[in-house]
Amino acid sequence: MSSIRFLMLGGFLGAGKTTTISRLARHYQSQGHKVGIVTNDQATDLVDTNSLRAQGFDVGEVPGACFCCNFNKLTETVGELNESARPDIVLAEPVGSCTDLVATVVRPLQQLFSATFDVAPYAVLLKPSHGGRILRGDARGGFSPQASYIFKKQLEEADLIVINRIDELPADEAEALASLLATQYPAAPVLRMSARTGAGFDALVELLAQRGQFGRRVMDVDYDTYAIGEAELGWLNMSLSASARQPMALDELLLDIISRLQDSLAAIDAETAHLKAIGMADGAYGVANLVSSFSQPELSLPSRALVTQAQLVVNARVATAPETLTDHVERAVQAACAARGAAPTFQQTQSFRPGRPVPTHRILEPIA
Ligand SMILES: Nc1nc2c(ncn2[C@@H]2O[C@H](COP(=O)(O)OP(=O)(O)O)[C@@H](O)[C@H]2O)c(=O)[nH]1
Ligand SMILES: [Mg+2]
Repeated sequence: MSSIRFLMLGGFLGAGKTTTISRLARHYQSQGHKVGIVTNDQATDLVDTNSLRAQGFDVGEVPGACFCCNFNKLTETVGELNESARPDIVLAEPVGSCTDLVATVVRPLQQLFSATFDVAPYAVLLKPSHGGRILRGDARGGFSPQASYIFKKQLEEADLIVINRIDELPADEAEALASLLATQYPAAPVLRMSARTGAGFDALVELLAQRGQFGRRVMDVDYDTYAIGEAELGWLNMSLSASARQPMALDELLLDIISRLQDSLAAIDAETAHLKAIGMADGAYGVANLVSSFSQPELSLPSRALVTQAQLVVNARVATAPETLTDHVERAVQAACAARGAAPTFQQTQSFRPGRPVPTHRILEPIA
């Protein structure tokens, strides 16, 4: 049996990993490949899993801990992907607050599963909204020094760094980011791309197709700092249904939830890493996002549906206490529903701070 090409795409929360994975999956399918996707989160009810499945992809989910700490579940989940039509390419999206993935995922796959997996270069997407501030060392980077540490460590271990969202970056800002990266991470090639428009995408595909010695960047990671940085974020995954007497525009409901949350979180000065909400009804689905406190909420996938009943999943990663986050999300959902004569029924809410990462494997020795 030929091996599975394993392609993991890293990067901070809201960098554009899911959008890029969706584009890559469509691309590889159009080339005749069978593609499987593995998503990952600290909890269940993931917007990304729902959105990628709604787009028709074969998606397995590793919930409950990051790939590095739940490594066996990662390989198991790949095994369970569409058993009748085994994928020849697996695209994996790790948790956006995770780092040290070369030592804890890439190398263990290379060394312990070399017969099953052929591991592609590890690309990390750079999120310009937080990236510029963090790489310049701005006093108000949006996050604590420990969260900025994770952001930088993610770039340090990359075989390839991709500046995403160039469609909305003025050329001089893209240039400034590229030169900061060249100075701080001189060994990694830097690509510029828009996962939204597809600009630069062909170059990404070409680099990802490379074979050779990848995943070789061994780095020191201070797990105390890493744990504090991760725990700075309140994490919330919520599922609910919303029903209305009169048809309501699903997209407006999603955007309204995200906008209300942006306002109320700004009022308590809590930095957003990523807010996302998916609404699903009768085969239609829409997704709304906010990727930083100083960005605009946006409808990334419009449903254009008028509905009286919808299933919603909300994910929020924000630098505040989990209880505060739950309170803000519940209030935003309630107010956005009430504004259109709808009523929410809350199903499951999980909110917490991620625990200290304890990887299953951590391989630091150079590969023979
Ligand atoms: N303008 C623009 N938006 C993007 C691009 N890539 C992703 N986004 C948006 O950024 C938000 C977060 O993207 P997502 O793929 O969910 O990020 P992830 O958290 O890294 O998986 C969504 O609203 C996307 O539509 C891009 O290249 N350009
Ligand atoms: Mg994602």
